[in-house]
Amino acid sequence: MKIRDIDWTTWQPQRRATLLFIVRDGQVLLIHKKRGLGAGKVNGPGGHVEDGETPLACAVREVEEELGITPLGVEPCGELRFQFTDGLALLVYVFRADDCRGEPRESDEAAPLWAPLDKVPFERMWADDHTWFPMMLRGEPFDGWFTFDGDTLLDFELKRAQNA
Ligand code: 6U4
Repeated sequence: MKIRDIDWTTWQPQRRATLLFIVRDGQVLLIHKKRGLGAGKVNGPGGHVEDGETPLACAVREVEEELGITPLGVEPCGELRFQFTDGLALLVYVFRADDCRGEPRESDEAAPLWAPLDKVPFERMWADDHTWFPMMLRGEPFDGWFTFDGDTLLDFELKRAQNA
């Protein structure tokens, strides 16, 4: 399934979710995800946006629930659209923060992991992450479109966001 096979003008996500990356002192805070979509992978903390919740409120809540800390200086930095071959259509709002209150601790959902910015473990992350992570770290707003078969990345397009 190629990006051009999909009519993105009418594409509607079934699910909306968030990812939030705290970048501080040359490191980024990641998690070992213990359950849910992507269990076993390394990712940023995040989860699905509840009814009536803004993406920003969701991103902050998920970090609080998964790691017991409050992210500070949170900024939106990108939107990722995922079409899976099994039909799942997922929109992910990506946020970046520059500090946090509290010390990250392990929960039922996640174990924290600070990674040096030059040693981000992309081989243990979703296959798309290495494509947009540099833009996230540079603070360059991005839009991404991805097709996946399970956790195999089939095709993608990534652009600097237009209205930023
Ligand atoms: P809750 O119950 O909301 O915590 P969770 O399983 O974490 O459930 P869900 O199922 O909506 O949330 O999954 C979305 C999560 O998975 C988000 O944090 C984004 C992440 N995710 C899914 N596909 C991804 C992909 N291709 N690349 C990536 N993160 C992805 O970096």
